[in-house]
Amino acid sequence: MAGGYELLKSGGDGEVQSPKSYRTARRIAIGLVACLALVTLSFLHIHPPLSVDLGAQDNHDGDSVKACASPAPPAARPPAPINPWASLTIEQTVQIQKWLEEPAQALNLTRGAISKPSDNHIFLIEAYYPPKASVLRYFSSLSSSDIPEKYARVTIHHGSAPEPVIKDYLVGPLPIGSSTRMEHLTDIYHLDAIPHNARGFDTRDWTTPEIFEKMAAPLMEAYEELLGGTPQGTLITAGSGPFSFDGSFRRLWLSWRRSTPGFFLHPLNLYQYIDLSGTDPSQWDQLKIVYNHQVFNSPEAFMEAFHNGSLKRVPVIDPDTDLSYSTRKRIGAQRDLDHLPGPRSVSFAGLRFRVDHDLQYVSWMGWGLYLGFDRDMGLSLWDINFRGERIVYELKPQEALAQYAGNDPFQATTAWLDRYFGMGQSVRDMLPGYDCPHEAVYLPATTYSVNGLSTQQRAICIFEHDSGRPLSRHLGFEENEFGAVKGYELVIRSIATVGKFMITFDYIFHLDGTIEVRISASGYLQAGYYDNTQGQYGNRIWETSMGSLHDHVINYKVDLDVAGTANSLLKTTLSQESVTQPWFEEDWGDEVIQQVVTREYIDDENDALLKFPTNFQGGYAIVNQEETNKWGTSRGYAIHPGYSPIHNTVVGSKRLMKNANWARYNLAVSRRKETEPSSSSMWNFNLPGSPPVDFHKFFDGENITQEDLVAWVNLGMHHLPQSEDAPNTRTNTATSSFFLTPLNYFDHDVSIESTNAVLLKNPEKPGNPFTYDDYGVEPAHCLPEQPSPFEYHPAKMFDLDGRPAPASSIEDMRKASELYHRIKLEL
Ligand SMILES: [Cu+2]
Repeated sequence: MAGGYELLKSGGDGEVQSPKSYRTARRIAIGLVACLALVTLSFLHIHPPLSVDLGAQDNHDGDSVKACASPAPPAARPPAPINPWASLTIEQTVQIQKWLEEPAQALNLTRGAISKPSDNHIFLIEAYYPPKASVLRYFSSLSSSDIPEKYARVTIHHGSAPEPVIKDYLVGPLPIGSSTRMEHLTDIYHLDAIPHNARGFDTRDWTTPEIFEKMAAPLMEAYEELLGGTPQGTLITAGSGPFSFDGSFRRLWLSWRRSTPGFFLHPLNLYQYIDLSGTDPSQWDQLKIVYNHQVFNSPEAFMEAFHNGSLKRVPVIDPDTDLSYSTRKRIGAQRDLDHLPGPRSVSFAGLRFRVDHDLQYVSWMGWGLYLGFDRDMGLSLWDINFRGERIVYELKPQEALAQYAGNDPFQATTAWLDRYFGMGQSVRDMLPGYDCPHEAVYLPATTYSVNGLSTQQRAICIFEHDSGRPLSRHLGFEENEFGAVKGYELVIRSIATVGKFMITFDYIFHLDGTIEVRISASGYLQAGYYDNTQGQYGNRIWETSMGSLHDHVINYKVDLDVAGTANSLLKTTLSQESVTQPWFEEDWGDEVIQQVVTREYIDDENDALLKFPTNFQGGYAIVNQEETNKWGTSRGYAIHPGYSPIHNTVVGSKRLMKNANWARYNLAVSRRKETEPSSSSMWNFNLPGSPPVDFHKFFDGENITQEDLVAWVNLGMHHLPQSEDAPNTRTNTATSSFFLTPLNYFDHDVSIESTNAVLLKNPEKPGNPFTYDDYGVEPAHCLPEQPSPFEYHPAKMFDLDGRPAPASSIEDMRKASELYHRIKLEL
């Protein structure tokens, strides 16, 4: 129907519809909508399942309604037959593991699961991304001789070395063969070797018997009387971080909590500062105990005060106290009509996005991209093309900071960098129908840990949805003025839960060439112990619990390629001017105050550590000065702030001295280098004084005009928790986003290409309905498949020989998921 307009269905060729036939058509339309709604509601999953009313299968013409096409996505057509950023397969990983264990490599390795801190063991094996130049060469030739060589990154804890150390290696080329070599990977770090005291997160540290014997055993009597429980019973503890400043020590605060559902919201008032430095647990010790703001330098001194009556105590909560406020179990009266399932999105004409499950390639409405996934940060997007041009080479989260405040030793010293814990490793299957719509397509991800390999079948979900608002519209009366383009969006999502708090990573693709990068947070707070000295650090959320003030800042690497790789940083400023013009009227005076835009290119990298201007008067864009649109303007992509475009409030804290300098800005732009692949590393958390990646070192005065540039963009929120953060923070306000959006990149808005659009034409006679053109894309109608019953499975585990491992116990699943936010100390 393109190029013309279509009369309403019952109208004859070229005839204007009569009011009567219009009413009939309207009745049919309303009936159809009601029927669709009924069909939709009838097949939603409720208990017990509704029986299918076969009468609902008849449409108004009496014809039976056909079953909808399967919601499987059509096959994709990736630009190349490989994904250069694909994760290693289990077989490839096992092959590397075995090669590393060969005597020829002389690494003296102990298998991770049985190793001690004083052993050498492999911490991580995963794919190492190929150089950009080699990928672009291959993509332009598609010659198999240009396929980039595959390498693995291997992290080894050298616990048995005289000076224990952590090293990263490149192993390749892969597959393992006679040319495979192992080489110390140093050129991407600002440290030659990582101090062993800053080693990667390892749950086994918390099951070492010395922890119990040295830290807990001397205090048993006090736990029972002051906290109302024992470590073997109703108490658990949790560790803080960072552990170290420069790797010379490894110390952290333990905070005790009630072991109850939502234990994160049940802090007690006792803290122990413990020293876990070195590889010999017999040397570990506790350095301080703080109870109710009283400080003791040894367990003996604390226990003496406990016994001699000098300890100022806080009342113990009655053991029968109702603690259910911290559970997710529904409470309260059911709301009106809430016994009905809500609306469900159905692609009645079949899915409109393509997925290559094996290559992890996705395309939709002119967009095409590859997916990657790693242990540190999870999902990443690569080679994002739109309408045949690469827009972004790499879009990847880098680090997630959360810095707390309080007047207890735990909250005041907490500055998490969650990459340490492995945000990709913390991804678990999504809850179908809740985390993603019923018809979402899921992709798996596999990550390595010392305990084996773990595959999540639903690590990533992809779905198209109706945003519920038009992307553009206008009401007008000239020919071809009146109409709307539907606001469909493609969402690619993954959810990482690091211990207590979860982040939903969303990449939302729009029809106009915009990519929206959004995070949403939920989960439990890291609550503090509430007393009347805590007011300036948060809000009370329960009898003895408070939500502690903190900032979240999440950094992204955005390697935009705007009309090629030669790009510049454009700064736009909106300000005010006073001007006079000879033609200004005398009655208003000859001066006018108005807005004016100024544009400048930032040429020096050192000037590219950026904050958004006050009142967002201006902004930043990556443009190609040598490529213009039809109007002579340099083609660009703007980095447009969305929800909550914040940076870290705190500057100069010793716990974030140099390891997260990116968090000081809204964004920064540096010249792209293979030696600067990331703004952080998993070890940055515990090395704030001498981080392996010191972001400020990227900015060394280089010229950034018409170079390949990377924008490092922050999302986040100032989180002042309130009583409504219990039981869990809500994603509606705990959200942040930015947009990558065309800025004079095209000659016009390309979403006008969409045929999921309507164009109206004036009625020929007053009172007649408007006629319209829907470009032949009419609402589809069919009987959707019944949604699958809800089901949820634990991760599939494989041992380091690649064999399926026995199912994990709940306690093991908890350790892998809750990390040291819940340490169950047992003898
Ligand atoms: Cu928060």
